[in-house]
Amino acid sequence: MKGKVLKSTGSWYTVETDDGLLLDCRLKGKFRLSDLDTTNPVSVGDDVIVSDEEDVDANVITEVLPRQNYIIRQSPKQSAQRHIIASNIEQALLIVTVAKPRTSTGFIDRFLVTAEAYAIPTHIVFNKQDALTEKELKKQQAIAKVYEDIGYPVYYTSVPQEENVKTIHELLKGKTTLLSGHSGVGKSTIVNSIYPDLNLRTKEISKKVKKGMHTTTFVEMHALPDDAYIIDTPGIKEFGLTDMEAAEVSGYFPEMRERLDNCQFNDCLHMNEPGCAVKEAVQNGEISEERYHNYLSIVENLLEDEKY
Ligand SMILES: Nc1nc2c(ncn2[C@@H]2O[C@H](COP(=O)(O)OP(=O)(O)OP(=O)(O)O)[C@@H](O)[C@H]2O)c(=O)[nH]1
Ligand SMILES: [Mg+2]
Ligand SMILES: [Zn+2]
Repeated sequence: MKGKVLKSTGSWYTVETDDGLLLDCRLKGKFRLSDLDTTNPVSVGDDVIVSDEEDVDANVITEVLPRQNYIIRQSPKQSAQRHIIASNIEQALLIVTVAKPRTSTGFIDRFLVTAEAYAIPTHIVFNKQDALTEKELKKQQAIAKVYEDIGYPVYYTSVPQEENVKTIHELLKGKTTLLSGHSGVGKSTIVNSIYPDLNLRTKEISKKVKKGMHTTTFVEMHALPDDAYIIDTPGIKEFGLTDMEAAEVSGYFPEMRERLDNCQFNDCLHMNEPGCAVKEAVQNGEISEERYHNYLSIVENLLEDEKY
């Protein structure tokens, strides 16, 4: 039987079969770990083969079909090991809010770099339009323009005012979508308003810290009407940029990628090298200074890691 892993607790997996059955499965005893050094051999989103012959109580996952892609991050505790967050993602919806809570462009750019590295097209959704002051709206406009100019689709939503919620619904139909963004930006609220039966847990924002409490505790894929699958990730602080080398990063900034051929050195890191087309474009105002600054911060972090 073929199916898709919707949920994993580490020892049990919930698999939706192609016939629409939900099965609780275990892993085959001597399940062959892939070459990847990961803490989890099977992840949410995996297409798997399930067998029910050997055991009457439990269905067993015997095989993971090749992954189209996967998102991975460093396990916080064992830093050498990595954890596959989800696989077979067709698109990402990055939900951001300029206030309550504030999403930094540093966070956005790290997410986008990771998504580019995995070739996952990303839509950026600016939520909580109803809750923003004039000043915050202006700030949002400036931020959104940067991303629109380099080709990312941008949307403005408000759940209480039902602004553009239908547009987001259209985006989700028939696709497997990774929903990401800081805790409290409204990921669960948006999905709940589109698919009320799903009842993802939401929580009131704590008045003291003005930040959403962390209410989603594990990664789970929701099989929704109209063939939509959604992975509502916890408010991941930062995606790990595992496996990325400093020299690759500019290839994941679309506005830099198109200029790389014009740098004097083909291993240019666009830091202090002469004849750098990227730096020139920053100076001309063709590349956002803030994006460039975030680029440098990502590269400097990676160079720091490469020393060890
Ligand atoms: N004013 C306003 N509040 C919203 C909007 N969307 C969500 N909220 C509120 O923001 C708070 C957090 O929303 P959640 O949906 O729980 O946030 P989340 O992104 O799922 O957070 P985690 O599950 O912790 O990652 C809740 O109190 C929502 O009611 C919106 O468009 N406008
Ligand atoms: Mg949530
Ligand atoms: Zn350069």
